[in-house]
Amino acid sequence: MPSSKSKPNRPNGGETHQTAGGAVPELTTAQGTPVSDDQNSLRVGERGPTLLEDFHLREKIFHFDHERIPERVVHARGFGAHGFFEPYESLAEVTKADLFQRPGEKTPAFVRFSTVAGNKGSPDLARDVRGFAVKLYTKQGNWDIVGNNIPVFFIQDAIKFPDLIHAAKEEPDRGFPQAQTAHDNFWDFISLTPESTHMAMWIMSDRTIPRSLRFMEGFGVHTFRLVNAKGKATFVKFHWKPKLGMQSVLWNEAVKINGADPDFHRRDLWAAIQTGNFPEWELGMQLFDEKFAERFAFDVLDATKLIPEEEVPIRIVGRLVLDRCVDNFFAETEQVAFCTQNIVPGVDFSNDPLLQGRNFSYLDTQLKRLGGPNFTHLPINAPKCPFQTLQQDGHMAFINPKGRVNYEPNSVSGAAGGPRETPERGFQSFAAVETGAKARVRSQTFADHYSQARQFYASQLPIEQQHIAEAFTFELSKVENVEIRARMVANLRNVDEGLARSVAGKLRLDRVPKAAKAAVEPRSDLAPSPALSILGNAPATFKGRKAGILVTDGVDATLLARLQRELKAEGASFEIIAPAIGGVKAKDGSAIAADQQVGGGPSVLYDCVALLVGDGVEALAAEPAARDFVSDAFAHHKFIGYVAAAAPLLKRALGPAPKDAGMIELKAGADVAQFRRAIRDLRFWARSM
Ligand code: HDE
Repeated sequence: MPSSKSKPNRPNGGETHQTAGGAVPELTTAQGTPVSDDQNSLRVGERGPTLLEDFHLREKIFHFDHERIPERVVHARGFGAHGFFEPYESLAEVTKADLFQRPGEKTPAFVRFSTVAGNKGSPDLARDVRGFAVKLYTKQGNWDIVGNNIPVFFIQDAIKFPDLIHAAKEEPDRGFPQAQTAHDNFWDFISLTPESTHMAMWIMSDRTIPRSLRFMEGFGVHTFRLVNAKGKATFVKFHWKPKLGMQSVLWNEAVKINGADPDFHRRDLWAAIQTGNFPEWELGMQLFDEKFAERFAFDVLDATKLIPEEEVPIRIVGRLVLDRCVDNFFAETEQVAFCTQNIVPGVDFSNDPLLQGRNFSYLDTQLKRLGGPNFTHLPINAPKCPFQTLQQDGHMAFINPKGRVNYEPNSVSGAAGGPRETPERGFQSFAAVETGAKARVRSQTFADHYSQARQFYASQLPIEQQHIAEAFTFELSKVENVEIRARMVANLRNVDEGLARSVAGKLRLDRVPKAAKAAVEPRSDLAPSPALSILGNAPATFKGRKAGILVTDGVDATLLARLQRELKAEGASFEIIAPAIGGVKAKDGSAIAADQQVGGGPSVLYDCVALLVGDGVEALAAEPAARDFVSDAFAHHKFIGYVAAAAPLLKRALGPAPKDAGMIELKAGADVAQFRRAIRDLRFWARSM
């Protein structure tokens, strides 16, 4: 009988990967039993049935069968990284929160960015709100700021959240569309929910198609409280400001990025951290008191409203740096459990009805998702400060009390008596005085649904306003029911007549519908808030951005080296795109390695492009992917550096020489320096105007 260990019995033709003793770890079962053969299940004879007693096979398949946990009902697709927060100054006068007491002291942090609507496998560039959830492992417990990249929200009361999400997600009968709001149910709900109009303006703006997670703002959204050692409370809104500035892509680019690299955002964050370009945000606080809250035009408890920075300036108090990727995606990014109720002494809630509802939802959802009450024991969720509770048992309890006493009060003295409450240090709720009749009501102070939507639109630059109109047109054109399209335009008439008419025209509505009836007459006296524009606050640097350099055989290696030096000096990265992944041969005979083959490296993946082509250009110009590389870069307002030899490619991609100041001929080193200066504008917007 042939031995089951005989070489031909191995699937890869006899090659073995067995431990030769020494450093290589031995494969075992989960019980620690060494495994002799991981290639063949145990069977009777060579062609006979598999034996039930094959415990290794059964254990392996059993575990595989249970590898998945339920994905998050919202924010399923996310990407996380570790880092730290450090305050610039002591904030003792406004909060006793331990992490804000000592300037420069680092608090470990974990951040998870996400999209909202799509499932775990949906593409990164869906037009969607981005989650910006920060877990701060402070010395007095974990504090989670579970925010978004948009400072307002769709709804005012948590009771509407399931409806909002049902409407946004795939439609229940057909199970599509995935990860997009461009469908009937979403706009049906939004058009019938005037309080969402402000948020609708934000999601139709370029905020929902960020170029990188590193180039996004973050917001705590709700009004919270900070409480100092004397018990004095100050209202606060939290902001995260990206050090590299904000930047978004164009919708046409987003659509193409989703095809070219559905992991565009996670790859970008991973690459930045792995190469030591640690993304950084500053924490800003808008601090205000009850008096301001009373005189402010809107209710500070209404999450569909923001407080303009021009009205309450943002005080920058510290920085958040992400400097370490996860070791294991599942253990960290998937199992991390954010809960809005995780706060620490010195921070407190407000009565925002959305926040109050969230405080129930997050703990509740983790129970389902992580399978039991002990998810707090997982390393990613456990506090990094000492913690001791009298909680015990339950699924997967691996932090278990020792000793006899598991209750309190008890009469056992000293440490054996277990943990005790600490009235001085322990969390105390701010002693807000609350009165009122029990009722299901919406405060009249929440009733103005349009004024801030109008203010947001007025705060955008013309090109940004154009993008908003185009986004509404795109989304509403996917809506099949004409009445829904018209109802949304009726809402937009309360925001901006020009916008409403433009969208109505692009949708070819029979007539512009009457403006929706507003609960409160929209105000037109709110001054624009320049801080709300992305392009108006452009960073004027190419740092952290990426160039795509298209080369062929015959490339000028000196010019290429100069361009690479300039990009590095700018703090940017680049990739070489060539007709074949094996690279090209430069004019001087040297070999140039490629990062991408032209079909796999479209220009939508880069912030600017350079066409450093040589003899091989004619053959390259015959390739559709190469022509798209150029025509897309042009259409997406990117700066294009090129050498004279690129003429045939430019001609086939763009037609007869449409030269503009965004296209820079690179003849010598000085031109490369000029190109470097130009690309700091990120896009050559003048091309479209
Ligand atoms: Fe969430 N949200 N949310 N949300 N949310 C969840 O919790 C919920 C809201 C946000 O990376 C869930 O662990 C309700 C606003 C982020 O793990 C769930 C309401 C803001 C994340 C939940 C809101 C957010 C979530 C799903 C209305 C910005 C991802 C999985 C009252 C300030 C966190 C989970 C991560 C996740 C409920 C509204 C941000 C179901 C009921 C407003 C960033 O508990």
